[in-house]
Amino acid sequence: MRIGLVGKPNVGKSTTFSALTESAVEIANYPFTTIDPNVGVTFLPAQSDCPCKDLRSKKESDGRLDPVTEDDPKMGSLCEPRTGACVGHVRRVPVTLVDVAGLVPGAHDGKGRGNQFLNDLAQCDALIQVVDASGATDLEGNPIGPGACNPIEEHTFLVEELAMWIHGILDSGWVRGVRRVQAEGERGLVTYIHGQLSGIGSTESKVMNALDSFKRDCSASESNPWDWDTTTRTILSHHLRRSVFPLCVAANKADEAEDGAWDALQVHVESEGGILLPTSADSELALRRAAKVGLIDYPIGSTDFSITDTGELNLSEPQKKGLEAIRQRLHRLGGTGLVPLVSKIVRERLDRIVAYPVQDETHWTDGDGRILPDALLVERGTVAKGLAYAVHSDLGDGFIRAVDARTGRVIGADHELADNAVVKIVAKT
Ligand SMILES: Nc1nc2c(ncn2[C@@H]2O[C@H](COP(=O)(O)OP(=O)(O)OP(=O)(O)O)[C@@H](O)[C@H]2O)c(=O)[nH]1
Ligand SMILES: [Mg+2]
Repeated sequence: MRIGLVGKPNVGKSTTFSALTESAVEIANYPFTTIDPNVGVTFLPAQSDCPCKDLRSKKESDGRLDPVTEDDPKMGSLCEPRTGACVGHVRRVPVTLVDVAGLVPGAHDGKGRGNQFLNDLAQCDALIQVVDASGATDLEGNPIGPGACNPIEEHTFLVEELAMWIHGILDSGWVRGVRRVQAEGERGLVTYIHGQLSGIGSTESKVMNALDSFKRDCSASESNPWDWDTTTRTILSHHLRRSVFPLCVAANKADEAEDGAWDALQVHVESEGGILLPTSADSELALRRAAKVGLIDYPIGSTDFSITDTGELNLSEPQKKGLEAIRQRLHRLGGTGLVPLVSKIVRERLDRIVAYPVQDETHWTDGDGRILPDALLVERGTVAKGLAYAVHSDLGDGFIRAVDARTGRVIGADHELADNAVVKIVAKT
């Protein structure tokens, strides 16, 4: 699971990245602070309780485990995640984030940093466009004060640049390429386009979806593909962009934006099936940093925080005032918006569920006795064999059968997994 952060320069992409991955990267109030991409992992709270909750109640009712005590730092969680954590049965599942350089109008013609760096976004399942909802930076990211730009303008040009990027990839050798596959008709066209775009993460089904909507939208699509002119191919590129890179929006710097600044963009984004939430990345960053050193208690994704005893002792008055100002922002905006946005994208836009592969179906452990070591985000509709491939291609290739560890029943390769499934895979080695 991989999500890319895109947008014009100086909007808060790296701040968003740094807050969510809790890693230090360069952040500054001028354009093109980021040049090389930053790649890191964020951990999202899973929607359903971790299966370790069921394991605990089973063990407790069998008399094999004492009830949880008040001072348990894991608040009852029994699992031992290889990555992430689980406290109070709230399991945190990993999502990779990619933060790239800013994109400016004309990037496909080489303006700014150009658009070659977009290749760093290849294989992303979705993109988040970070926009400056406060409107105080122009399209090149120069801070020139309120009214410099509006979020709709910022969104429209970015969508255009992404489509032009795809257009650029498709364009080389188009006529020769589509003529070569003409005997195979529609099927050949899908295979050809997928072949061109597989490097940036297309799949045949995504290409087919894009071609379907393109045909409904564009009458020129009825002519032979080698006769499609640049305008027609640009329209096709827009449909491919929508299908390969669904776009959602973080209306960032919402703390400095006027009420309603993102309303029109929200209507537009939602009409395209996307999600927009107002965010305040620098508030999230400040809170995560304070939480990391124990000054505040700020559970991931929550809409408020409290100052700890350490914080009461160590924070200066100005620092406390600063935190109070952030609290007011949180109340006004309903939180910083970052974790809810990524969670919503993963759950609603990408329709992912969480599956827990184990080696021992009785104890729900791996070979080393580690309880529920992995939590994988997989597409709803994933079958047992698909999960095997998600763990490792060898496990998929050698798949024999699986066991639903919750019921102990054997399940076949085509058995569709439910959210929160605990599954043992049996494979030839
Ligand atoms: N008020 C406010 N400022 C923010 C917010 N998020 C980021 N900033 C500020 O915006 C400026 C740019 O932040 P970056 O994270 O470097 O932006 P970027 O989009 O990565 O910029 P480039 O790498 O240059 O494309 C910095 O001064 C941040 O402190 C926010 O939510 N609110
Ligand atoms: Mg940056």
